[in-house]
Amino acid sequence: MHLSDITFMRKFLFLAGFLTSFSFAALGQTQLIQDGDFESPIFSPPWNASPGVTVPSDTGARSPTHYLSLGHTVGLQLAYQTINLPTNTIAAALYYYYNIISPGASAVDQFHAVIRRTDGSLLATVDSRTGLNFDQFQIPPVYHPIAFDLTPYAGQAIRISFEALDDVTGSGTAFNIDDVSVWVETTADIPPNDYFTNRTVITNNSAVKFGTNIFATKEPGEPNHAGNQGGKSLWWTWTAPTAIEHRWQHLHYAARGLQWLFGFESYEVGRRQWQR
Ligand SMILES: [Ca+2]
Ligand SMILES: [Ca+2]
Repeated sequence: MHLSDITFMRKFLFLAGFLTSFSFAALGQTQLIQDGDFESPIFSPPWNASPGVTVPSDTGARSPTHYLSLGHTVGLQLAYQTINLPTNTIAAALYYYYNIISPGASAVDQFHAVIRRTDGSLLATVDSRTGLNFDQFQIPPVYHPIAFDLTPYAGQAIRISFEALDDVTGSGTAFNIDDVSVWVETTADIPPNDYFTNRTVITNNSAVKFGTNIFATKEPGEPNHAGNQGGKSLWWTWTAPTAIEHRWQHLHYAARGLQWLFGFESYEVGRRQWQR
């Protein structure tokens, strides 16, 4: 962008932000689950499993070759991993994929993904299925994604537990799980230039700056930008050292469905001016 048409403004504030609300799909700083793809090692720790739980290596995996398989035989089978969510957690989310093979489409064969305290008591049910929710057998198998908000459990040690209960009258339903992950963001991940008063200073004629605004905020009293509400602004400030033409380029990576808003605002001329 040419700035020659606004060279009367010596000082600029740079602002960039996503326009839409936060998406968990964009979440990602710290991974808390170990061996979430069940490739190796498998049990005790990080996973704790009851007898009969298997980790096959065949075409039933989502990726790359192994997966967790519950059910098959009559009785309760479970596998869980204990994680500690930091006290300064801003947001945390559980993700996993499931696939169900039920020869008899048995409604009596049950599966639950649950969150438990370390003493085994129930905190929340993430998802419940039966053999009626079976998938057609095919290669590669059909896996379904599940996402669950773990933010309310900040500061706690919790179990991520997958539990199957195949009934004696069922048909040996297999509940398969793969690619389990827990992503957490903490206060340490908040961009330092989230607030206007903490904007990052850019010096000289040339500079390259990087930043992520996944957990940036719109601060109290922050106006709309170019008529748009915005929501996740970051701030830089730069004073043109010379009265020559300057150029600004920006690259961004955004999750699908998000819009990007970028522009300049001058505060030296006593009024806001916006360009996209
Ligand atoms: Ca796997
Ligand atoms: Ca902000």
